[in-house]
Amino acid sequence: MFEKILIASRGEIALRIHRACHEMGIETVAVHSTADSEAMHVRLADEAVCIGPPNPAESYLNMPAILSAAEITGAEAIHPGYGFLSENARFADIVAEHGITFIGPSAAHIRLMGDKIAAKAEMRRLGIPVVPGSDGPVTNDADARRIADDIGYPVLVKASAGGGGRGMKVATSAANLSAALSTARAEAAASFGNDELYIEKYLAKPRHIELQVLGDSHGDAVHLGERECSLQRRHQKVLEEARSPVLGAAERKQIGDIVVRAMAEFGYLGAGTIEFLYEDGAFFFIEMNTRLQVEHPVTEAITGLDIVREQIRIADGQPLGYAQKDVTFNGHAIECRINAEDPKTFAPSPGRVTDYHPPGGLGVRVDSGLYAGYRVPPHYDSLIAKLIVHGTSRDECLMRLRRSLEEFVIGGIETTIPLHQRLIADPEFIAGDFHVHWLEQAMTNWG
Ligand code: MV4
Repeated sequence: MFEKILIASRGEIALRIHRACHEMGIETVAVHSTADSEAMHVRLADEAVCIGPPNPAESYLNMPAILSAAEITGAEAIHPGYGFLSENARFADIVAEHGITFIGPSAAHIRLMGDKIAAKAEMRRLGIPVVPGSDGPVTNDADARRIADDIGYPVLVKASAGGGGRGMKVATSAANLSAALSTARAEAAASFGNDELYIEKYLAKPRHIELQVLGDSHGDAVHLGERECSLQRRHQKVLEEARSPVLGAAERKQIGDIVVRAMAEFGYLGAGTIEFLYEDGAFFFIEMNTRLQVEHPVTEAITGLDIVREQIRIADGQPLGYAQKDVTFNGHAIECRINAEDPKTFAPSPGRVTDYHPPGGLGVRVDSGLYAGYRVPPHYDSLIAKLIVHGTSRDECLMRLRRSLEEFVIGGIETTIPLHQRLIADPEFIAGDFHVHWLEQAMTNWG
């Protein structure tokens, strides 16, 4: 097993990775920007190396600085967390070239899944259901017209280098298809330096349901069930739960079996997430994330597995050591993402945290690097804490969330705690009756 791991990330996830390492008897190296010298992930790490100024391009994305930090400290592996370099295939390649283990899948698999057209083609080949659409890039209006006529309007034009909702355009009829294509192509060229596009049938009110998978270097794979991630605002998840309130046992088993077979054949290494749109009882693959995700704790709560420990064990070459039948699901879990933002306008609210009192008690987990006196820097993502509750049922989780949000004190800055309090009081949310556009619509009704 590794004796020392460098954590190439910041904030709550750097802390999360540090905790898994220390439970395993592994020393940690934190890297940080000058804006994060006082951060909890830096304070707790066994060693810390400052790698640059606040601007992420010069610090958390600075490959030479991170590799130098690994070499100077003798770290044998690098965990990239999420964001930053976590899905950068070139970084995974360069880490390996330096004789250091990248804690994640192969660079080839990261590269393949970053190309949304190639990812879809591969998943289709592996037997995973995909959204009907072009089976490759769309290069001209005439081809687009034929494909759209074939699958039926509305259609969605997406960028092959996109993902996460960037650069998508809906065409409701042949009359606005070519405009959608040219707008999407120009935006894709400008945003990604790659203007390749593809077309899909537009699903009007889908849910976002994703499956957590693990694959080892011995050819075995398991899934850890699904997460319901439909509650989003501007393509940012707000609240996630495991499992989805709408799936039945038979369809759950069907999609799980398909995904596990596919991942074993694919030879996927480490933790990954297969994202689906779910509408009218059917799953449609959209993208695969080749990293640890923000919402992984809800899966940990219901399976009892430490996903970061599993990532480290797998990267060390160890077998999973359990089969699908050994993965059991216990109760329900919900995560609220708490951001340093105005809960009404969503304007960022960095600054000094004057008071900090996280909730506790049965079934409550808080992943956060906050402490009283900490200054939330203005340079990074506004996620400052994740509140995760676990209970025997969804109703029990809602009860527990209500009292935990009430107990949570974060003074000195604005946070999205009031948004969560409003959300969990909404009758449609309570009934599990929502889709990916529901939250933005509901918020306009709340006023
Ligand atoms: C779609 C879709 C409807 N139909 N694809 C947005 C993020 C990206 N990962 C995929 N997205 C969507 N793809 C088809 N064919 C609707 C969305 C979408 C969405 C998906 C998941 C979660 C939130 C969303 C919000 C708006 C649109």
